[in-house]
Amino acid sequence: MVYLRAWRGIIEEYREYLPIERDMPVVTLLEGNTPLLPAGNLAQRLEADIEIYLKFEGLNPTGSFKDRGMTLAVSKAVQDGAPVVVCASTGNTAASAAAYAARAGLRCIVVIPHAAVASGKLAQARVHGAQIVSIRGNFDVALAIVRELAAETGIVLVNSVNPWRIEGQKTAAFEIVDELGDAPDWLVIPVGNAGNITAYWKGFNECRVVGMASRCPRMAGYQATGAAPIVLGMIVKNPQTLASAIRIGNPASWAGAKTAADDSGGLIDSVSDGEIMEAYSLLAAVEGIFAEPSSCTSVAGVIKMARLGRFEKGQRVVAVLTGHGLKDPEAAMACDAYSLAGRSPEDGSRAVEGVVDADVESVRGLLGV
Ligand code: AN7
Repeated sequence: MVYLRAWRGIIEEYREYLPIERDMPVVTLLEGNTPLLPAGNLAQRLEADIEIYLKFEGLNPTGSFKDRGMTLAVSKAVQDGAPVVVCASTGNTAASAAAYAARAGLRCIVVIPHAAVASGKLAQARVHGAQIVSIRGNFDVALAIVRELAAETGIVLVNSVNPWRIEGQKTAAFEIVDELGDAPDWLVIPVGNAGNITAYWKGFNECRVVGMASRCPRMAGYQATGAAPIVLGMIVKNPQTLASAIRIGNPASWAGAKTAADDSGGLIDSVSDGEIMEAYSLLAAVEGIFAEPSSCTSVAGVIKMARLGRFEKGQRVVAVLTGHGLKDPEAAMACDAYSLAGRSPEDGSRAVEGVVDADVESVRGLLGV
């Protein structure tokens, strides 16, 4: 196969910055190279004199940032001759592991909290033929279980406690620096198990060391209020949030998140489910971007920081949108159609949706045209 100027996936594109051997077999879906979208309408809405960019990781092959880490974790599993990969997941890790394992011809086992994973993610794990075990317990318990399963030889754990996941995910920071020419002033990111903030911080530091960037950004990590162990400074036994991807009460990379925030002069804070869904609708309405609720925690964070006056004039702010909105159609369908359309039923006769008889007059009647 010969392509001219085609993106080769994060391993080939950033090979010199990854501690891998030449002969490692590369399992890739050509992940990475995701858009860094300017969000001028959002900045205008916030009346903030800042440049906002959205790193839309939902446009990775399986619809989330997990693919950057999974290409490396699964490639390493193949190199090591392991026949099985396993993960605990709130959904996206499972979807990504299942896809890369399918491509590599490995058996994939995913352990998930029962009835707590968005339907799109579950569909992905199923379609790629993973073995799916739903436990009567939350993500934190699932992670403890798979850690034990992976003590068995031949079973590789592909959660972000696997250092190859972090190595792969740091490449998102490289892409941001490549496109902006330097690090932004702020990097705002959702925090669940805290692997991703840890990875970005590693990536930015490496950019600075090799001279690709003159500095590191301040790192702002956002948890959901009902699942905010790092903000509270203690494990949350029964985490609750409608942002199901980040319903995590005892993050594995807790220390990594603390280091990123502390060493960068940043912060770890939380936003409520209401604020997350407000950001979700606003992004969809004014920027044309459909990102899953957990992703929008970063945008809710930007909105909160703007309101608190934490940004200085002209600063560059990158918010990471970690997963695609199509992952979680129930979240969209649960939103009120009028508020999504930015109107209320009292605004006039125009309906936003409805079921009518199959003739033009009925359709006209509903639309008011
Ligand atoms: C959309 O899939 O933990 O702080 O098991 O799916 O690196 O954990 C997902 C996490 C943010 C949090 N946004 O990232 C899993 C899982 C989305 C996510 C996070 C997740 P980390």
